Amino acid sequence: MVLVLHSGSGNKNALKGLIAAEYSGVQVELVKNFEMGVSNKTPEFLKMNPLGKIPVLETPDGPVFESNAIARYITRLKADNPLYGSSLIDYGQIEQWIDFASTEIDPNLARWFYPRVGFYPHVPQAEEFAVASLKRALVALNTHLATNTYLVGHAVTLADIIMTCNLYMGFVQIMTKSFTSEFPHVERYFWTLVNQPYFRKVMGEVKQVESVPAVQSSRKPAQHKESSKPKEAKKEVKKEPAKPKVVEAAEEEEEAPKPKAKNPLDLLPPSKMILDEWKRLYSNTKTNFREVAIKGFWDMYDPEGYSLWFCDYKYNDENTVSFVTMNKVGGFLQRMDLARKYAFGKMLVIGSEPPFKVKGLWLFRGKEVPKFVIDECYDMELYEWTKVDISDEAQKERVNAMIEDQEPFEGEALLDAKCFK
Ligand SMILES: N[C@@H](CCC(=O)N[C@@H](CS)C(=O)NCC(=O)O)C(=O)O
Repeated sequence: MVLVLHSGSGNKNALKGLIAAEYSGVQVELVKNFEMGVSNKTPEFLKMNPLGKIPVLETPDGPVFESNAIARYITRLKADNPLYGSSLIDYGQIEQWIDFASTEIDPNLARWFYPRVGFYPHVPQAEEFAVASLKRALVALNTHLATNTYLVGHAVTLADIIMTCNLYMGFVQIMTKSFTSEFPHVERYFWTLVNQPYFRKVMGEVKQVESVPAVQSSRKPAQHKESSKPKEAKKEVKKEPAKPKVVEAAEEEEEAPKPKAKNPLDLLPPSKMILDEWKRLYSNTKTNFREVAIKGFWDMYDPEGYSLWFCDYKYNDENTVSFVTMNKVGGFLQRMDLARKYAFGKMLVIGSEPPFKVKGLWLFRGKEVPKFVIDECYDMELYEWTKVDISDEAQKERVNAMIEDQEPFEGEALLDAKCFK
């Protein structure tokens, strides 16, 4: 059975149901040829939702409107759905965070964003109040996420889906990096969630807005942002996974596809070091690691074509919970996926009790940390980066110890060692 969801593609409220459907194995399709302002004002549509608002889900037993209700309905189609946790208290807290997202986050974002793009009159004091209320909510959320990977329990629940869809509107429309960096755990949470496979399949690649939209001088409301959302993300999934389209708030027209620019690292002079060969050697060496892999590494290493970097997490005192720390590093490595052709990395979580230290070693193509990595992977700025001086034997030995996951490392046990290859 395929349920039909009435909405344009990329509507943040429709995303909730679509993501819940992916997690629940329920088939939901967007209605064909939906036109905002036309399709949702027909007599047939108004019979389904008298307000003429989207989204609306058509079910064999009748329509459901209100996006949270739709997401709950879809979730309940699967018996004992883990999206609803596994106990009554899980359920209570999932509902708590759904309400929090819907009453503390979403409306304050809307009161900040919509007046700026001309949907409502812009009143500076009202904006100030909305931003202050939003920050108050984000402080609370940030505190909760300092010691929790997900909102409830140890896996994604419906609360995470609804919270992330509400935060999504903020991250792509109005909350710039300088705003969200006050809430590092919320940032980490958001980027971890939107990069989970089912989220990514529905949302496409998510990009944070670069500037707060200027207050529109015209009284004419800006085109509603069906266009500011990942258009056709759902459809695109079938052709090719995760092709993002997040467009600036006021931007209406699709740009013609530009030829894909070459990565500047592809234009560097050829290097004698073949990264894949090193990765293969690393993976295939099971014994005599020092003699084979480490020696092989230095035989291959080309300081003209590559550089080595130590990284040191700047906020180690936050690393008070082992699994949260390990997940944080896991999320970083997932986000580094974009650099797979140009990088190799080792990340160590160090210590036998909290706070844990996170330190790493990275090999990058080129003599600097690649700019596209700094621009695209927000974790980079959470670390201090120091170029390895390979003329210094002590630093070289530290590289070896990191590649090898040597234990103890700098006198301490390793809680975890992850490799990016
Ligand atoms: N609380 C509703 C909000 C629905 C809503 O505001 N939908 C907007 C699009 S995001 C809409 O359909 N607006 C058209 C209108 O107001 O006529 C939900 O979560 O579904």
